[in-house]
Amino acid sequence: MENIAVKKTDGICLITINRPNVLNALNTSTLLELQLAVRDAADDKQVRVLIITGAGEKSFVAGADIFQMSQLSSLEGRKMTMIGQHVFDLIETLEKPVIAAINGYALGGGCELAMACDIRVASENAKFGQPEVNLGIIPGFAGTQRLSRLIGRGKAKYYIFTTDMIMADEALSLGLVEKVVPFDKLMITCRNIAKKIMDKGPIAIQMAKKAINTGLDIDMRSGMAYEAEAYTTCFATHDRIEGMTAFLEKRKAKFEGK
Ligand code: CO8
Repeated sequence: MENIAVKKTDGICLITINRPNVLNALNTSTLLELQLAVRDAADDKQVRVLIITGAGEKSFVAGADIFQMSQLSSLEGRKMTMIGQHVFDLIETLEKPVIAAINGYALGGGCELAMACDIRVASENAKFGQPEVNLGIIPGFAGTQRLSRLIGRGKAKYYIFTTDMIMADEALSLGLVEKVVPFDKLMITCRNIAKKIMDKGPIAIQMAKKAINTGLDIDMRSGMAYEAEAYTTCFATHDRIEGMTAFLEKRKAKFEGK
């Protein structure tokens, strides 16, 4: 792949958007490579957690590639939107947890990519924003939907209408990120979170992700019904027996994902 670097170690698949000359802006081929990398990690039984980051010290992803967008017809623009939405949806619905390691600018499509991940960790220099209206467009990789769900309708409108950048500490207080750490601690923090998750039963993590995501799109009672089904799936696993037995035997559980 030209624009994406993939490194797999100790159950973690690190995916790096690698176009530092354009602050890791997403053109169509980068989106398609990202899709391939995510699908490959999904199929690889050794991979338990994905981390997505950007190359360099300045930018996670500074948005969709404005040069490419400037050349597109409206039909081609629509196609690019659909590709981005599809790839980010793949990340959001992946049966494995995905952590965004946000190492700088996360603007437009970059903020949208981060929001599609399950957990967001930002370095202190990270800056977020949805500056699309400056270009005469609106967020097109589901930013209007995910930002309002994450930080609320009024704040989403404020940041999308004004294009004000959101500094890392403000992103933390808005609930746009879960943690802010010094730049040089970003990767180790994300890896430590991944390791914590890998200690748990993979089916339980998968079911928890599905129940939370599904529940947010439906009403409370339907969400509770979905949770009961997901809970029952966990209850039928060997991991459940192992987890409970380990607790009673005062030892660490050894989950096998079955
Ligand atoms: N696309 C293409 N190139 C970019 C992008 C981008 N999004 N961002 C930065 N670059 C390039 C610059 O053109 C520059 O290239 P060059 O060195 O050849 O001039 C290089 O990266 C470095 O950037 P700057 O010199 O501008 O660096 P600064 O430190 O001065 O500024 C900023 C950094 C503030 C991040 C600035 O680069 C910037 O404002 N970038 C654009 C941010 C933006 O508007 N992002 C939103 C894009 S729209 C979007 O994401 C829509 C998503 C839905 C798309 C639907 C599909 C149709």
